[in-house]
Amino acid sequence: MKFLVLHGPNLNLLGKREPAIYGSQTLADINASLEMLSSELGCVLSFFQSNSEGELIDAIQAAAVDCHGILINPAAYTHTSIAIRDALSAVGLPSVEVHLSNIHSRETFRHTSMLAPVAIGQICGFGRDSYLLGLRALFNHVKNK
Ligand code: CA2
Repeated sequence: MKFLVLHGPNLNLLGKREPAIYGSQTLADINASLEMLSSELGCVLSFFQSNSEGELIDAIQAAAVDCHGILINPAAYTHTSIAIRDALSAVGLPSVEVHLSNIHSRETFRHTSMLAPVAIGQICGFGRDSYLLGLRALFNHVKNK
């Protein structure tokens, strides 16, 4: 089983800026934790981060070729991107939306997700664990299908 892990804009700054909100772990740390979990579960991951909406959409479309699901932190595109939502919907792969912070306890504009209605679920507020919980949920969903 193979899953695409997608990180949206500015997540390349993790651990380098605003640690009070997003913690001190870097994106490489999060990816390493996901790699460890994937070995335990027995699945393969590929990782992609982009600050560009179009590149994220291209990666979602490419995942249709050989992936069984998508774990995505769309970052700020969560709240704006109908294009990413359409791409997830079009490829038809199961996706789990994750966020480091609890988007529902932050500014009102973060309370809405364009993507959540086409994802199988959303996990937020647990820092790195949001990703790990999301991968477990995605893996179990695909395995039990
Ligand atoms: O909590 C999350 O994971 C978010 O997806 C993070 C996004 C934010 O726009 C969403 O509302 C919630 C922001 C990612 C920016 O990451 C940074 C990391 C370090 C320093 C500055 C930004």
